[in-house]
Amino acid sequence: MTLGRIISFEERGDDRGTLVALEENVDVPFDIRRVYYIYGTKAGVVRGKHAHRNLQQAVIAVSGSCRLLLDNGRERTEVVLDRPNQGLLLRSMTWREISDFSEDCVLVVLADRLYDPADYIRDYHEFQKAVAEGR
Ligand code: T46
Repeated sequence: MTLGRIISFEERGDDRGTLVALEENVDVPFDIRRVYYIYGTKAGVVRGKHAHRNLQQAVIAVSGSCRLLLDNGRERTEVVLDRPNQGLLLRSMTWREISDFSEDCVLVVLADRLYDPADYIRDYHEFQKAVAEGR
């Protein structure tokens, strides 16, 4: 099972500045069914602390920066997101903890499914058990 993968988006820049356009199954490798964004996160806060059973997402720091701890039940890695032309692809069954939000951090998240609270695994031991059982 892979951990998060960084994808680079094409920048359509000219002398006015930069534009990035994201199309489903072109720039991100899935159907985009939902978009949400996170901003104004207070200092010291850790968001996430869950995994998804089925959801795939691409997380983009369109402003500022934050750190993601990723864990697939066997290995862990940390990724800093700080570029608006890069996205972090998060596959299902990846535990994530998001921290070190800069004051100006705006995270845009593209998701391949509608919001479903039942898709969340919020207990780390339950997550480990699900990985071990191949669920
Ligand atoms: C993830 C990380 C990166 C909704 O009503 N609809 C939605 O689509 C979402 C994502 C959330 N909500 C509600 C549920 C909570 O009442 O918004 C509130 C905050 O959500 P949550 O505590 O899940 O936020 P984070 O930042 O811990 O996690 C979110 C996503 O839920 C999650 O899928 O990967 O951002």
